[in-house]
Amino acid sequence: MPTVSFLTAEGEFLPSESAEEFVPYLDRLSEDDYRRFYRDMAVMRRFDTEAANLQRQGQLALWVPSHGQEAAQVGSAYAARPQDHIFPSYREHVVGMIRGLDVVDILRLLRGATMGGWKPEEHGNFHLYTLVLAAQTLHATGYAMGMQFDGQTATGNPDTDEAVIVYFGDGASSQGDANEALVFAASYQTPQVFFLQNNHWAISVPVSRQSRTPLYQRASGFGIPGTQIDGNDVLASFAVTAKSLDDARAGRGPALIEALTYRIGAHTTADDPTKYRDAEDLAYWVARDPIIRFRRYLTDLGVGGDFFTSVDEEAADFASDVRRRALEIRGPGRSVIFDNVYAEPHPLIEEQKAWLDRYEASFEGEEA
Ligand SMILES: Cc1ncc(C[n+]2csc(CCOP(=O)(O)OP(=O)(O)O)c2C)c(N)n1
Ligand SMILES: [Mg+2]
Repeated sequence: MPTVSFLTAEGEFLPSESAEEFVPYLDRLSEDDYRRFYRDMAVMRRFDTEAANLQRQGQLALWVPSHGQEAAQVGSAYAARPQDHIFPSYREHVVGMIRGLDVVDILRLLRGATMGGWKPEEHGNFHLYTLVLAAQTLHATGYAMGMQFDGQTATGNPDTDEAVIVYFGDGASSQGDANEALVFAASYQTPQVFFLQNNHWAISVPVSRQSRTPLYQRASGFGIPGTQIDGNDVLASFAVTAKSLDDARAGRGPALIEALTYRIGAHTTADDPTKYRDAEDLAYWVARDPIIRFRRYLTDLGVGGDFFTSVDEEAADFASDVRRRALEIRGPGRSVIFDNVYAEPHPLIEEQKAWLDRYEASFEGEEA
């Protein structure tokens, strides 16, 4: 099946033949939604730059850029309903933002001030970042099985029926965990979408080394539908994910979406991609930038220049607010290592905490 796309690289609305069955899903979107898609992509791009700068200035231990992947992430995130559960990898910053997470909480993690992150139930069911590649695919499948066992899905009410969407990368798709998660999802027909962002690289390993077949074709081996989309087309990402999540909620089982995109930046601030990839390859993808493409489309629809100027201003304000608050992040204090060991107070933990306080106090008055 050829790649599903609605917009050409130039931003012209020209759906591929494979996109036809997904066209009705675009009826759910108003012009306000289109503006929101653009705004979120542009604000995230600016945030990404700010976070990378903070890392270079020694204020974060590491940064994981999402530059280039904004359309794949924004479209799929808006396709989820409030009751759905999202299991991210570690690069889905804008998905978290859309679900109501304060992005400074992500920086808190990368500044080493928290050992976990946030409570998913307080942030739109956006679960924790997972650095152990593909582990989240198993968490997601287990969670989706739980929804089935608890009768929280496939009751026929799309306003309350729940589904799961899990994000993972081309590299992670080679892990045993991802394959086990797909086997269980297919066996139990879980209400679940596997959203694979193929950004063409797993650090310095190209996707061509990871698989002899296009990744979406692997789905048929598990017995679930697989669809490849132009991941730099926010409309394709929205429409295909909306259909797959609807099917999942209605009890029609799991699906795999392969979003073809590109990691424009480094894997993280810890590597230098010029050492392992060609400038031409990068230029090819820069010309397919998801934000520029959508801006052209909106301009053709009649959205005026003031809108884009106001988004740029908002993005700049957003970034400076993030910078200010990031610099205020402090460590959690030593007592936190005891706080979540048990749900209830425990005498042994109290004893250890008191010992550590006495030990630390024994240094008071000493020269540093
Ligand atoms: C189990 C495991 N093995 C290796 C690593 C080291 N590692 C971190 S990211 C990465 C590449 C992941 O590539 P991909 O899944 O394509 O995601 P992307 O970073 O491109 O978004 C590797 C090998 C890890 N975090 N976990
Ligand atoms: Mg990758």
